[in-house]
Amino acid sequence: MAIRKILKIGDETLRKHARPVTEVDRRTRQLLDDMAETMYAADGAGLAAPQVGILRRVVVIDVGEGLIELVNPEIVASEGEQHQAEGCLSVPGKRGVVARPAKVTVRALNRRGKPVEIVGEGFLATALCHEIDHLDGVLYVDKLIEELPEEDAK
Ligand code: GNR
Ligand code: NI
Repeated sequence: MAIRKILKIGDETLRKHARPVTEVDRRTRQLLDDMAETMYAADGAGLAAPQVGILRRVVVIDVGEGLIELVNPEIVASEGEQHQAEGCLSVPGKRGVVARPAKVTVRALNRRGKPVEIVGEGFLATALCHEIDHLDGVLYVDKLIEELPEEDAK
């Protein structure tokens, strides 16, 4: 495993569309391992591959309920709305409120290439949306409804 460097806002890679993984192989699993290690080292709640310079559709999330690894995640259903304070490891020292669905259903592949479906509510729904946005070059600051005074930007 290895900790990878997290790109910061201003790096054009963060603004690009990430391509689907065509085969979940050892390299994908290595990437997932490195992303989890990098996320935990940075004390983040999630990380998307473009943040470590890899334009593939891979994300990891841990909102305190254990590690979630998703390859080619897609939101297939969403409902409701919530306003949560967000931060981003690629936008240090800032936080702000974004409107997101209250509940999302996401389909993806796991590290063995098996289809999985996860349903997230509350902060997990926010984290899923935040990470999937990264795969499309979107940062939460593009969607701010209110900027908050900086502190604890996580
Ligand atoms: O660490 C993170 N915290 C966070 C807080 C609210 C909403 C989303 C997040 S994700 C963020 C880590 C990150 O930048 N993931 O892309
Ligand atoms: Ni982020």
